[in-house]
Amino acid sequence: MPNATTRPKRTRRHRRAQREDAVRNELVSRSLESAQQCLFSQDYGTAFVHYLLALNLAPALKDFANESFRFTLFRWADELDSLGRIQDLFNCYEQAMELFPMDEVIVNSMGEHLFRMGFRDEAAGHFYKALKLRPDFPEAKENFYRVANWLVERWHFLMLNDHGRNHKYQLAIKKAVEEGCSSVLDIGTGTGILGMCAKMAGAAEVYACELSKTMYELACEVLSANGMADSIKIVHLKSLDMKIPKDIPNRVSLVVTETVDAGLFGEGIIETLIHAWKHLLLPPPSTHQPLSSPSQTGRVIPAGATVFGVAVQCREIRRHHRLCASSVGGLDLSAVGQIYSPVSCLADTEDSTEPYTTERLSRLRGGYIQLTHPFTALDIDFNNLQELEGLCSREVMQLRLCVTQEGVLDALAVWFQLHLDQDNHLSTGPQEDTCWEQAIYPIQSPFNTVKCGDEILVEVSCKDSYLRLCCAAIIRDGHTFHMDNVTPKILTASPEAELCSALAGLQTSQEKPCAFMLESAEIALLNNTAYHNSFQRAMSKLLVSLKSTRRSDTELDPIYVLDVSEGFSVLSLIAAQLGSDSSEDKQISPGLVQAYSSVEKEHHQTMLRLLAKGNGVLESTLEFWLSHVEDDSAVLQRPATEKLWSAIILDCIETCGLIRQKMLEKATLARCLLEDGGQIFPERIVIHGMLVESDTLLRESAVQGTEPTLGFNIAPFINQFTVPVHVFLDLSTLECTHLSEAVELFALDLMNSTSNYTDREVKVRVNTSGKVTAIAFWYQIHLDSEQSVSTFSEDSHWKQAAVVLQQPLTVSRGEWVKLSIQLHKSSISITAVKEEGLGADDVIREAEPMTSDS
Ligand code: 44T
Repeated sequence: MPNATTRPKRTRRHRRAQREDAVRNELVSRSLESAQQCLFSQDYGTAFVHYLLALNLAPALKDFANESFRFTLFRWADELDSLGRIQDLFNCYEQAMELFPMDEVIVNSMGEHLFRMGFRDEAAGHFYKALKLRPDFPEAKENFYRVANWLVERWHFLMLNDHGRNHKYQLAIKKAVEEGCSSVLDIGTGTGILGMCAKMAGAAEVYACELSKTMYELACEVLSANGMADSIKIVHLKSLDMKIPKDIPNRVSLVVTETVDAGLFGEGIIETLIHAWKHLLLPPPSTHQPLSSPSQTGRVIPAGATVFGVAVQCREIRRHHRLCASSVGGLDLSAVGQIYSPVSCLADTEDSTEPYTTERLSRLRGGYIQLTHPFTALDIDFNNLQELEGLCSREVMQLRLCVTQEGVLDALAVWFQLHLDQDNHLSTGPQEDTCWEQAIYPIQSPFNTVKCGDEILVEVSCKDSYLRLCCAAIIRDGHTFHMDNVTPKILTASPEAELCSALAGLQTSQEKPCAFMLESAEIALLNNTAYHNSFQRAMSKLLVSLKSTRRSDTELDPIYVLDVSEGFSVLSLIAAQLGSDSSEDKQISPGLVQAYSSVEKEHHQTMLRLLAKGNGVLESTLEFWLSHVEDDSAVLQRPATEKLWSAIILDCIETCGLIRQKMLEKATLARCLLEDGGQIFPERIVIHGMLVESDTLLRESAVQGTEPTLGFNIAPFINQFTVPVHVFLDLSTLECTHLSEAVELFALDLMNSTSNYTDREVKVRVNTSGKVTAIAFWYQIHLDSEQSVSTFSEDSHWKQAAVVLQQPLTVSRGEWVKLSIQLHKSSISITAVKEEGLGADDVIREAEPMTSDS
């Protein structure tokens, strides 16, 4: 029998609990009600607070209120974003994620905010997490694929797949350890492979450091999977921040590192090694006691390097770094003066810019021609601290190269040999079968043709941890022609741009013109005459047709053209010029066109103004506008709202070969804002594709088993960062076999949404037996029904892309492959299956083979 005295107590407690419940329920329901009211009146901030309160008090309601909560959060976050209240925005997301830790939509959305604010690593981490929560979540997938490169750069795959390189490092490490180097530090360990080699070779103590958080975490997973988590100590630090005894107990006898880039020093190896010799390594063997024990002295793998170079002619490099076209789309480009790419060794460019770009010479479209014999630019001993320290204070070294082949001096190309030890060397040369690219130092001087017998004066120096090569002069018949004697003021962004725009107003023909800096992709765009000329023809046709259909009362109204291209674009100016006095097209009357450009950067605007002036286009007919507005819908609104746009120019394809994000949304918006008879440029985009077999693509996309990685289990970990779509490809030089003709995969009609499809099946006939590893794709951009350009043409500034299949598909000639293509927003995914025994009543549409020019 229960104790009678306890009863009333329990009842009191029970009643109190009941009362509390009632109060809580009341509070919850009132909060939910208020939240809804606030939502209704679009007071998202207050609605958010009410939801937070309600759901924290009544977690059971989370499922029920999830949708409205998300909606409120996203609206409120947008508002905070536009108010610049970034800290508040992130606080809201933190609270939301505490409440809904498994909500992939919230996690993904937080990633999008982070990304927009430039926190790319953090953003990528959120997309990755969202995808882990729901692997088939399309938004997170698209976002993750776009940023995976920031987390794990693609060259990690190449390096790990390069068995030759891994094996040579393994041999050198083994030898050093066997000779007595018993404590090892792997600087920039990546996935941990060199550290594991040291451990396997028998080193007593192995340490590793890695500055990238993702790579550090990956290395931890790899070490565990290979049973070395306890025997290799890894720290998430830059080596320069490592301290003894905090991070490693004592100085080590061997440092192994491959912190080198295509230009050798760009990853900071000089600074890294100077620091290592001073703080982390045992002293080197002294010259007095050369036989001192290797366990008591320090050494570095690689022991040193030799840098080589060669002068080259290469059209592909030229068109990315120098203005080659004198006019495009009817515009005379001479008015802008000189244009420079940011990759430059010029004396007065900012020191922070990289002095080189990187390319695989063997994969450059159109090839390249050597104008000199290869030369040795530098020799460096990584085991000599004095030499390392002296490198940057060394005087500029001058070399004279004999020209052996007449041509255009477009670049100096550089590669190196890494001397791991006395017996093992790695070369990054253009002829080698390696994963390495070469460093390219473009020559931007306008004086650049060389003849046999000329000498090129090259200056080699090392500054700000970059190896710098510069063509100082050409020596011909005893005369020296200096290359940098007229370096104009190069304009990149404000405030100089303001100065120049003032200057532009005053400029007379005697004044020295300004020089402008454009990204290399923008220079290539400007050099793409076919594209601009096609646009000019299509635009001209539209103007003529609009003019002829206008009623007499609107005849004198201008035709409004809007260019919403991202980055630099002269298309609006081409339109404005068609309607100006200077237009050669006499069917179009002067003042007919009022063009709007959404070019944002000041130096871009200055360039357009100069071009307008130089081409007789009235300044008032080209306006820059709404550059500060982020929201797409606002960008597309016409200033005079009662009028509609006659033409809207969309820049649909990114240089990398992908459809621009939000392109379809922009087209939808553009259609709403277009006048009758108006046009969107381009009006249609057709995606073309081809079955290819390419080991190179496979090696760039995922680590292929354990054989290349010396038997270590690395692939499953790093391959989590594999992305199916490869970008920035040059299909004309990619090592691959074409297994089919090019076929039409997909068409996007920007003028008419109803004919777009987001899922499609296409049947492709195999014409060469092999293994389908990827579907390469590119675009035919139809400006109108007559004018089109291909992103796979010789002058294209766009690169191509490819979807790498998860499993290669072995096919024989004559067989059919069924491709399922999906376009989600702007991201494309493709799967392929073999089409066995195709029946007569099969409904699959057969793809039309295309003509060779597409
Ligand atoms: N890529 C070459 C450059 N690190 C290799 O975080 C060749 C590019 C390349 N960690 C195509 C082909 C190729 N302390 O994970 C990185 C980096 C890390 C450090 C700690 C330091 N002082 C550093 C410095 C760098 O080291 C790892 C390797 S850097 C190698 C760069 C395949 N495109």
